[in-house]
Amino acid sequence: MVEDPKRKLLMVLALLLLPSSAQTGNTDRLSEHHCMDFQRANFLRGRKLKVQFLLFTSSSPICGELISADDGIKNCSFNSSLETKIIIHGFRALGTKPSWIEGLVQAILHTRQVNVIAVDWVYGSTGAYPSAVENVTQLALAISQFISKLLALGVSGTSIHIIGVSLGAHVGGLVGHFHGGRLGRITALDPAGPKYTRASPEERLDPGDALFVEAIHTDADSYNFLICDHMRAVHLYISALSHPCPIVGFPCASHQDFLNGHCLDCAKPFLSSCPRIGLLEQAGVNMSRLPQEVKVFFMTSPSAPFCVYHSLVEFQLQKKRNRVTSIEISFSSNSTKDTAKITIPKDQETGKRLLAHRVPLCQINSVTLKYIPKNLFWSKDEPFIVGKFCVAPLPLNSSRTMSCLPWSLTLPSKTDISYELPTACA
Ligand SMILES: *[C@@H]1O[C@H](CO)[C@@H](O)[C@H](O)[C@H]1NC(C)=O
Ligand SMILES: *[C@@H]1O[C@H](CO)[C@@H](O)[C@H](O)[C@H]1NC(C)=O
Ligand SMILES: *[C@@H]1O[C@H](CO)[C@@H](O)[C@H](O)[C@H]1NC(C)=O
Ligand SMILES: *[C@@H]1O[C@H](CO)[C@@H](O)[C@H](O)[C@H]1NC(C)=O
Ligand SMILES: *[C@@H]1O[C@H](CO)[C@@H](O)[C@H](O)[C@H]1NC(C)=O
Ligand SMILES: CC(=O)N[C@H]1CO[C@H](CO)[C@@H](O)[C@@H]1O
Repeated sequence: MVEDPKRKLLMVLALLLLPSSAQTGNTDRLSEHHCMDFQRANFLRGRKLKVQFLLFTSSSPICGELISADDGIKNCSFNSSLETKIIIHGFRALGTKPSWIEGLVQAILHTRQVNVIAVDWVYGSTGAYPSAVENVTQLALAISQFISKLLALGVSGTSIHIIGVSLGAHVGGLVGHFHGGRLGRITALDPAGPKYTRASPEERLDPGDALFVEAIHTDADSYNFLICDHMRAVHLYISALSHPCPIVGFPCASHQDFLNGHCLDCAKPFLSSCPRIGLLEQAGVNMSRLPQEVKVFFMTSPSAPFCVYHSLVEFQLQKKRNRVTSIEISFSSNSTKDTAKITIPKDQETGKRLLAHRVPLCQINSVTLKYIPKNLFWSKDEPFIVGKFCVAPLPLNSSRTMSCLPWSLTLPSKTDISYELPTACA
């Protein structure tokens, strides 16, 4: 594989997902006859790889244009001076068109004028998962040949951006690999796990597959295809393209460290420019030479637009206790209430945690604290605790300080105590 060390990054994003109601599907259906839609396969007859390339443009955002041969590319509305986004879906158990395709195509076309090409491989992607995997190399070759035709028309490799979903993310990785890692960008939306967690870099998506590679994981723990957190990455991405509120990640070694407030800014390694989900160049990371691979984390809200504000909340006990202390913290605004739990370890003074809230900190009217005593079989916990509460919005670096409630708080056990939280909007 040709290595270009200059601009490479594999961003691995993980999310804390709160329980949510089911996703609503896309309702628009292609109805006009001259528009090409995805094929329909089912697992009894979908044993062939019939790849179709459907072009969508701002002048024709709903109606797909089938591009077949070389002449087809020249004689269609493909504009070679614009960027090209190539969308690759994954395993389709029932051989149906992915319900999110239209939403993703339209979200992209709303942000900018580009060529959007949806790769329809429902025939090869159906049936049993292992047989879909067997078709991946051939599919990647077909897409690579298609891209080579685009390059021959004068399209620049850096203007090509592959967006691969699940198994489609690894197809994107292979395509990028076939092009020597010189295509512009690959976005992997919850790259598939089965058969890939132990695959070699040549077989799966890796940081060398494009000049910029980003992966958004929403299902880091389990790879059951029938649960909603897997497809959440797609809905999150569509939402990030359609809503102005930023979904910003923070570099951190682990999800636990992130939740426990150990990673509060993007100074290292991103020179204080936090990466953001969406179409900004290099995910908005403002540095000339990106590190090879960085994991970043963020929290989400249970429903679209998913973006949250992160704040560090901290409670400092007046005196250490010989058992664990738990305090529930809630932020209330006119319309929201968001909660987190601070745990202060035994024999320590301070506990901290990240709290994800749906409105900016300056719109939070009050903070509610509730001390939850740990009553053990042989000894009752203290009836109240005394300490100090502080909060600061992320990113929080050494030059910013936390705001604290200006007195020692007495928290009786199992009782909600609310305080005004006076933080002005900038
Ligand atoms: C190009 O498109 C025009 C109009 O859609 C059509 O009449 C013509 O046959 C096409 N040419 C080729 C080579 O496909
Ligand atoms: C292609 O896109 C460029 C840049 O937006 C535009 O100036 C040009 O008119 C487009 N060409 C066609 C044939 O639409
Ligand atoms: C990126 O950083 C450079 C210097 O580090 C600065 O001059 C420039 O304004 C920044 N650009 C953005 C978009 O933040
Ligand atoms: C919250 O409600 C109060 C009282 O109705 C109102 O004055 C204030 O502007 C509201 N704040 C926000 C952020 O909507
Ligand atoms: C600290 O954070 C602020 C706001 O995010 C930023 O403007 C500033 O450059 C940061 N300072 C350092 C030393 O990183
Ligand atoms: C074109 C191609 O290789 N299609 C294969 C896709 O996978 C199924 C199941 O393994 C095969 O039957 C097809 O031949």
